[in-house]
Amino acid sequence: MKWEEKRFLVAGTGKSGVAAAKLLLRKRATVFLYDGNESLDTEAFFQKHPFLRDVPLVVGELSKEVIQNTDIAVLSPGIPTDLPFVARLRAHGVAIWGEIELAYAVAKGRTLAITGTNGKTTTTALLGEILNTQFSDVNVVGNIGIPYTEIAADTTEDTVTAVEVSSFQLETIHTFAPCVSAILNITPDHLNRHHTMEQYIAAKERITERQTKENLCVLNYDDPVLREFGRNVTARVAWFSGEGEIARGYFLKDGVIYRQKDGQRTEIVKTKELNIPGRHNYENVMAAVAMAEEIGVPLSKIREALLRFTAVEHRIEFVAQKRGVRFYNDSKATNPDAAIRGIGAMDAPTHLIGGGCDKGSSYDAWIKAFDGKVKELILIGETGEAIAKTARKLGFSAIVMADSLEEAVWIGYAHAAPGDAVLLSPACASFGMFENYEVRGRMFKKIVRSLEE
Ligand code: UMA
Repeated sequence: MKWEEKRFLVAGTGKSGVAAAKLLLRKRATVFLYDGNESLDTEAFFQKHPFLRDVPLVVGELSKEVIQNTDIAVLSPGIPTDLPFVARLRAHGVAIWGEIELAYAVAKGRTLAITGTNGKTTTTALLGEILNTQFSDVNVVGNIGIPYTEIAADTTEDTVTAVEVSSFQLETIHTFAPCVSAILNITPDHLNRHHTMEQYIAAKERITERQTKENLCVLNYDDPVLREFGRNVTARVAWFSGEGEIARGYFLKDGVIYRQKDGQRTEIVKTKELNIPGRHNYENVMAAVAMAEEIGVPLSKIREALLRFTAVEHRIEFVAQKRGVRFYNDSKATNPDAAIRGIGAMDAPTHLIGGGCDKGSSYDAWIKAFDGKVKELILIGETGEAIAKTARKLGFSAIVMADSLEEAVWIGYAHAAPGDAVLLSPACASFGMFENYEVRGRMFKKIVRSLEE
């Protein structure tokens, strides 16, 4: 592509928009920025991004003139593709790209891409850790928080890039063809954006759209949607299963992850050797291993990374073991859905610390997911009373109220027997008590580490 001859409209001035515009400037293309937020402080924006100071920034309504002067629009992932301004662009023959498509058009080297409803950040981070044992130029980007466009221009033929791709990002790809892809699972999510489950599934499945027989697609054998989908993908398929033995692929059985290939079974790792708990994490491990093996990382190096890898910070992150009690930080669980996954990952009687700021959530499903695993619920914050009420209504009464996070940890530790777990998985945001969930998680870790053995 002759970049310098093309006129781009970059929509969205968040992380993705900024990185996309910078990349386009480096390619000497003509760039316009656009943001639908009429009250955007443009002065503050340019102060923060001086590199973009000569780029025209349009906010609010998009004029006909700008549309007529655009060849390609690059949408940030948070922008729904069915907005009226996108329809107007399309009607004028403007190509609609996503930020991932733009990055891919520029990037060199090998791209491995991961999507799925849950677990994609952990899997991408783990894959990055594994790739780093074998390759010297590895990037870990995408929905994980670093836009793919931020690094695309610095890649070479030797670069290996692991990209976490959301369904939003997959809506606007065209030529994106990862040499290895993975779809971890598909359960209802983001339906306000995709409208129907069918459209959400279709967006996720697009990750394989441009893959060829030379490429690999890693799929979850236990997911009925994906099992069916696997029959129709052009790429070769590698299966993984957390439910038990499968004839060909990766599976979990009796606490061991195996690879079965050509009738031969190889042990990859024992789950007790890993620092990330829960079946869903073992599934993430299997997906990452399948992807890494495909591009030639030897098992010995994969194992090295697996044994070292600790959870993404604040996501069911193992903190410490004291007197036989294991402490986990799941501060990132700022809503009941995420907190359900936190409990799901525990394999010991659990003293659960929950509560925080009120976002008007319903806690019923969360409490129903306690499933005999939660020994006691220790509540903090303004939602404490409401959660306690819901819990009692559902027949769960082992509840203790605490005045602070510190007190909650002390209570959990005092009541826990060796072999128990203490889990911070609040199901609520942190506002009011902490600046954000990261501050809350770090505070939790500090308190835990200061506990006497
Ligand atoms: N905007 C509009 N019109 C709209 C919507 C947004 O103009 O209709 C503008 C906003 O005013 C703002 C900008 O778009 O200026 C924000 O763009 P964005 O929402 O795409 O956010 P970015 O900062 O670019 O971050 C995005 C991803 N955000 C979303 O998908 C919502 C980040 O994922 C990602 O880490 C980042 O790109 C880097 O690739 C976040 C996320 O919540 C973590 N992802 C969802 C998830 O994981 O569930 C999919």
